[in-house]
Amino acid sequence: MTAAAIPAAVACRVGTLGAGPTRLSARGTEDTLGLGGDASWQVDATIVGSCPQAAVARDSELAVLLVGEVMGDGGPEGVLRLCRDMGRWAFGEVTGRFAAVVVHGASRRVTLSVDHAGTVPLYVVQTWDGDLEVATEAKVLAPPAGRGRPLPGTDDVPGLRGVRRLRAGTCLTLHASGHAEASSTWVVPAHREQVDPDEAVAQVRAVIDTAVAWQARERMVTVLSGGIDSSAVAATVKAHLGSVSTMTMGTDRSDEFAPASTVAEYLGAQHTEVSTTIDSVLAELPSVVALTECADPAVTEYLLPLARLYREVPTGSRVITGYGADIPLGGMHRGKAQMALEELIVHDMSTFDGLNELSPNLGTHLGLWTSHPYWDRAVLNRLVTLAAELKRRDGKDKWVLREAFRNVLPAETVQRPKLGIHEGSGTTSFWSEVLLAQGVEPSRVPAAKSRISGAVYDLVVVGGTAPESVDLDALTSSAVAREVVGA
Ligand code: IOT
Ligand code: MG
Repeated sequence: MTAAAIPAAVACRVGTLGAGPTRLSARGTEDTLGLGGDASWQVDATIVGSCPQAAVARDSELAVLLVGEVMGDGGPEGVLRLCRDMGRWAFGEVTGRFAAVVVHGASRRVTLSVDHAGTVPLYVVQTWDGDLEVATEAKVLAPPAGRGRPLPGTDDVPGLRGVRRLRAGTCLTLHASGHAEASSTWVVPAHREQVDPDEAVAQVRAVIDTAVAWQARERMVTVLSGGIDSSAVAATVKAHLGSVSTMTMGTDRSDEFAPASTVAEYLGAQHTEVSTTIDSVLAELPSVVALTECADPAVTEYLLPLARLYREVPTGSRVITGYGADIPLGGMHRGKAQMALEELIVHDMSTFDGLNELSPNLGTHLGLWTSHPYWDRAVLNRLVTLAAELKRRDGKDKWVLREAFRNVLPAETVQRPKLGIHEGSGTTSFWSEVLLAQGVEPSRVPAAKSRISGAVYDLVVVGGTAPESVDLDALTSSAVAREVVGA
């Protein structure tokens, strides 16, 4: 290519591929939306598969492709207006659950952005010739080794050299000249505030209320464990919609049906219990890794039962969860001292990016849109910055959250100790037993899980194998064999 660093095409691919093709031609399908540019600078976007929340807005100069939802009125049109007024600084004012691609036809630049927490992942490859490809899944960009240039504001994608993931809360502008500049739209707050406890409780209730309110609408299903996080969400949905639908999953090994039905009855919810086998939960592993594009075994364990449950949620629903509350509140760390709690929260808040645990892909391949109000920007800001003594108080974890919902939930729900979904469904213990039964030493079980998740990742993300073609038993046996001999 002669005109070095002038992008010849921007191919945006959004949506979840599900069982469909894992690689796509560079541009020009029936679904292609011409986003802008001219003959020498062609910009296309393709919405692939079922992505319920992708839309385009444009005027004579700009085109915005928005995947997901933004708070406030306007949707993609609102983002377009802001971009017109503020250029790349617009995204500091946009909050929601989204990834966006903005094409400035006349000035030949493309801006990419994701929300504060990167909840809708966005991947990018730019060749040394300037060709640019953007996608909401890394696997569709799988490059020949070394093809992509480094870009600011992005991180490597393990196993896919040249493919870059936009960091959470980042806005990246790529100019036709080859210049690339990144800026932050959000950073994890480092300060803490001493707030009067009653005031903190009221503020937490208010921010959660607002976060649920802008997402609450018809066909909303709250996935409910009967713990404080999802019960508080269910109560808030009920307050806004006047009714609430809840779904709880359990397996032949373990369930949380009793605590969930306590909440459902109290709220007068339309409640569904989903009973399934633990084998079918573990069988989700290739699919979960393919959808999150993350090989972290702990995150995978949390998401396996949710992914299994999502298969039972009616297509077209909006799923709302209590996922993520434990991260800013330190809820996963039972019984730790105050200092350690703060340290653990700082650690968890500095390591979430790239785990993709809130990725919409888990729902979109089934025609569902998911939302996670605890990771709404305002909620997260409020929760993170509260002093640890309000998060763990009077011997209770997540004290401020429990207090905030004390008057709208049963007392036993407000007091119920934390039980993770991976525990309540029996997922962690079952997967461990499968490995122990094959001879893995107890101390090596986490390493074996890691090895298996990594091998699945190599197949379904790096190799592009369809998740349903993965033979998990065979892969487990070979990972175990290596683990047992310490290879
Ligand atoms: P957990 O908090 O138990 O569950 C997350 C959400 O999944 C719940 O709020 C609820 O909406 C849904 N859920 C859980 N169990 C069920 C069930 N049986 N039926 C239906 N829905 C259910 C792990 C965890 O403990 O999940 N997630 C933590 C920690 C994440 C750690 N990540 C990190 N450090 N980066 C969390 O904060 O949610
Ligand atoms: Mg929870």
